[in-house]
Amino acid sequence: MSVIIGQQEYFKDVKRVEFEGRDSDNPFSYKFYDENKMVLGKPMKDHFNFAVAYWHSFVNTGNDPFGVGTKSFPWVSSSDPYQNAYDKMDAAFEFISKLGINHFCFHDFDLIDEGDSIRESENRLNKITSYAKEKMKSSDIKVLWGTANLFANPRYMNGAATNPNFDILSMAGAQVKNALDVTIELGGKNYVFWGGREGYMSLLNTDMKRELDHMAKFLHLAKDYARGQGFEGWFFIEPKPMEPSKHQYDFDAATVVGFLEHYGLEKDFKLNIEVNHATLANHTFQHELQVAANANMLGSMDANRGDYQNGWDTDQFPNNIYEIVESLLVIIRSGGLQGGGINFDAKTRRNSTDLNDLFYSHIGAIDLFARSLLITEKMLNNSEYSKLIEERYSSFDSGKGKDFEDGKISLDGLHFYASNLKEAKLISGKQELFENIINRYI
Ligand code: XUL
Ligand code: CO
Repeated sequence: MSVIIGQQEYFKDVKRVEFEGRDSDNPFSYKFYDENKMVLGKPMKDHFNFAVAYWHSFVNTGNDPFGVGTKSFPWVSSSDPYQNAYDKMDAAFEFISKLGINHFCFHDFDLIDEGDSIRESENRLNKITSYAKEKMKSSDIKVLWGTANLFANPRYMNGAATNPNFDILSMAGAQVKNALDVTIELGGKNYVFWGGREGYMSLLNTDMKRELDHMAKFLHLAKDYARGQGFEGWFFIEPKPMEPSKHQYDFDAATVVGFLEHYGLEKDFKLNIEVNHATLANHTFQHELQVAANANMLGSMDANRGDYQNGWDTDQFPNNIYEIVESLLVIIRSGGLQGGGINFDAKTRRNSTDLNDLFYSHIGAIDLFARSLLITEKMLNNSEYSKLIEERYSSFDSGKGKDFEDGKISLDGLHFYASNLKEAKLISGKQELFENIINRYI
């Protein structure tokens, strides 16, 4: 893929990031990500569909509750929202093409600042959508997913689809319609709903059942509209247990699977699992992936990591080989991500203020996934890993165990069988042996 430079070149220190192998000391090279290398039956890049998150990399300048932003992005230099949006998009396409990956994800008002009215916002979105279409024509860069920001505007302080005020719900609907239109116009592969402020702070003032019914109705309307416009991609729900609401309705994967099935949304919706959201819910990332996979709803992932000491969403770039190998094992053993990919919903730290930090962070994360995939391949192809798991369950492969799985044994049958056992043999779970297999291939 060629590098796409707009009106000006923003990342002058970097050309195209190429695979140079692990002995290279060039920080702007991949040590493990060799996009066309065949791994487990397909080119590496097709396992991942890597995406850059527009909001973290090109919009947020690092503000936190204690201070303003620290990053002076050269593409935010004009007082004209249109010019800023074009410059930002030039920077995004330059960055993504230099990384040599193929996707981005966006919220509506990451692309261009929100206007003072729905009409004005629509005009703005139309213009930036045309601009994006032009840029996409001459590149291999695609939209992995689009979404609407239904949480930043003060009107959404009590939620969007779950707001107790219908006027606000209708404005959220208008915004989702427009965000769907942009996503469809740009050939977006999927559309995401992260709950934003869909949740509550106090049950005292909340009719939870009514709010959940509203949320389901709202999602049905969005899905019906998009299908009517010919959208064939998946809708994803992104679970998160807390922040910004004390209690978010899309708490974790199991909650969302139950919600989708309860409200008849399970045919069109899958899950977008985020690492830091999983750990905030007191789960591991791999657990959340597995829950989604069990329901045939493993759609996509937001890759990042949390922090051992902090109880909030730090959205750091991923760097944990063990966590990612275990996650890839889940993904590959369950047949891959359905429709989605790996979106780096991660931000460089507030004191990482060089433009090059955007490259270091993404290169490191891409290499982490590539390296973890190579380890996963070896574990599955060369090691005793799969056999060890199969052996753990082998008592269900024949005899009465198989009868149980086939529904051919009653509770009385279990009683009869057990009565003839003196005691069941203790069989080790061998956790440490399993863990050693990962180390062996790093
Ligand atoms: C918030 C979060 C969002 C969603 C998109 O924690 O992860 O960025 O991914 O709205
Ligand atoms: Co996310």
